[in-house]
Amino acid sequence: MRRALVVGNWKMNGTRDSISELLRALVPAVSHGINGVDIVVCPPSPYLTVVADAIKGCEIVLGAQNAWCENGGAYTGEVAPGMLVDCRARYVILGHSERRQQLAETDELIAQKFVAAQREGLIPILCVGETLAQRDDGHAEATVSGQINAVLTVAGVAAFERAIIAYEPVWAIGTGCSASAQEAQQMHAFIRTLIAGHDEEVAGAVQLLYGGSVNPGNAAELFEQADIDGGLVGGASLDAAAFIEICNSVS
Ligand code: G2H
Repeated sequence: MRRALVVGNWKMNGTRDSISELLRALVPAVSHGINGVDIVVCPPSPYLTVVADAIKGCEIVLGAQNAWCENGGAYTGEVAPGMLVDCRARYVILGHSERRQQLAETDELIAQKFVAAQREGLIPILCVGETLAQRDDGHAEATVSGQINAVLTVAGVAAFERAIIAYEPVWAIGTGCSASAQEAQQMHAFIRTLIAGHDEEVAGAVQLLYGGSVNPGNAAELFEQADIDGGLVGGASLDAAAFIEICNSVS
């Protein structure tokens, strides 16, 4: 039985004040958990310890939005996975399409980051997903399998015993236009089958999240799909009431 997981990706938003206000609403509502749903929040790196202090003793777990593929050295501006652990993060988002597109992160770099993150004890949340052009050209599954295979090649299937995969169709991110529950389920089933081709037990256990304009209105239908174990939530995670409602949507 896979546990449900909802991850808030705050992206590059917030100030100390706005984050404190968000957590003042979130922490009391979630302090004893919600229906057995695991809840993770991923603030921008400068606020990791602020958030770690604020969620101490409650059921929310800390995640980060990115990490570098080495654990230290002359990499100006980068953040080492060990630093994230030091800031009490347990998860790290890797391969988000915003980084793939805006910073030209390749499948190969993301695979190296995945390995480095796990080496330091972090649980990677590997983001995959196709653009609209790739979907329209009939290449959605080939794109997603290429992104996952790059990690499988370097890390091996057993690495997915300690990792999450988030399917985020690029055309649904921040657009307000989510994939339909059926479209999302279809790709999640494809991903699970892809992993099963390497190891059925790992495939049955790996948590698969959907991301892309998840909101309180569409979360329940998405989360009740057989292969969708929760969500990676961007915009709606900045609103405490909406995020709590999304967490409560897990059946
Ligand atoms: C996809 C998602 C969170 P949003 O990027 O990773 O953001 O929910 O705003 O589409």
